Amino acid sequence: MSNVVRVAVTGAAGQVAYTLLPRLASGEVFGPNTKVILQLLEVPRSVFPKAMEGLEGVAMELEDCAFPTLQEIIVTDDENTAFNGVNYALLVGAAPRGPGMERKDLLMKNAQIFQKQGSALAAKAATGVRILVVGNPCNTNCLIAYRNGKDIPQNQWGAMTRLDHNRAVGALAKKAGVANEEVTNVTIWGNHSNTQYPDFTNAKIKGKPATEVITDRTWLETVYVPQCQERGKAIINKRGLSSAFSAANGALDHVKSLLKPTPAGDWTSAAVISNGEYGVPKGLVFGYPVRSDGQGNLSIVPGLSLDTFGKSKFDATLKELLEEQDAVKDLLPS
Ligand code: NAX
Repeated sequence: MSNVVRVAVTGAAGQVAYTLLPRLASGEVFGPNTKVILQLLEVPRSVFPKAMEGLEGVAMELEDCAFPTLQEIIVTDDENTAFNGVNYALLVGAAPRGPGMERKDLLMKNAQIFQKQGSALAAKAATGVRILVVGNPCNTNCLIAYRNGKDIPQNQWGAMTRLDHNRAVGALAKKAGVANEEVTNVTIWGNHSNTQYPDFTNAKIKGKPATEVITDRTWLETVYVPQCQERGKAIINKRGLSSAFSAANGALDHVKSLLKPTPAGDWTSAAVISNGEYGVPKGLVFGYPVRSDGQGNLSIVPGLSLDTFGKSKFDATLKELLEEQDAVKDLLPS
């Protein structure tokens, strides 16, 4: 065993991290010949005593798994320690919406967290670090972290739309009565929020346009799209808690995609920093169809077209992201 990979996970005492961490440690993502060092960040005891307490319990459970691939667990409330030398940073922790909190307050509260984490990543992470922001509002949190951590090249940052992508694939497969793997070329455009556009018009089922397999356009527009957009809320309504293992699974799928080339002819979804593709203003963190070269680099799939319905959804999610950007503009260094 010669390879060692350092992985930071923030919000490490939370429910997403609880299913993310054992899978990261187990060899599932980095393989049986790579040792994993987990660098786990939580809020200080002075802010919320139960968080570090909980994280220590999680670390004990990780020890008790005796994974051959887990080399070390670092538990900390300090960003600089958590991000020191890391090859991957999964930013899961975020401030939740408190009672009576306006959207703008939530954006600002998180902006402060991600401002600090962006700077710490730029100062401490390994040169080729790959960063995935999961904590919500993840697109704008990623924007803040990137703008405050600009020493890290822009193609090394991303925010998670992979859970939305997997939800969108699963719903088409269920409707068409096919296996999940027979659904390809799905895209989540825009924000990880209920304005996202799960694009069925470019999707394929068994290699054919999804709209030729599922011919009920009314269902696609009025049931499928809102169902994908509101899936997170539907799960909270049923479970009383937000998506956890499916979210962890999405984050792991994102990292696995970085490590493996995307199959020919297909793509996946991730929110990445725009260079103006599809008319999105440069610098915005926008959900796109992406392909991976298997070396940690995602590139945006060019040349897809959207019909009138798709364009209106695309414009709505773009508008929301521009509003989010505007709400935090004072914390965005040029
Ligand atoms: P939890 O509330 O269970 O855990 C969050 C943890 O983050 C807490 O333990 C908290 O103490 C910690 N935390 C807060 N601020 C921190 C900071 N500055 N540094 C380090 N840790 C910090 O939430 P959980 O269900 O685990 O969800 C985590 C985040 O993922 C939330 O923001 C949630 O909204 C977001 N999600 C994003 C998804 C996506 O697709 N992008 C889907 C799932 C999930 O809802």
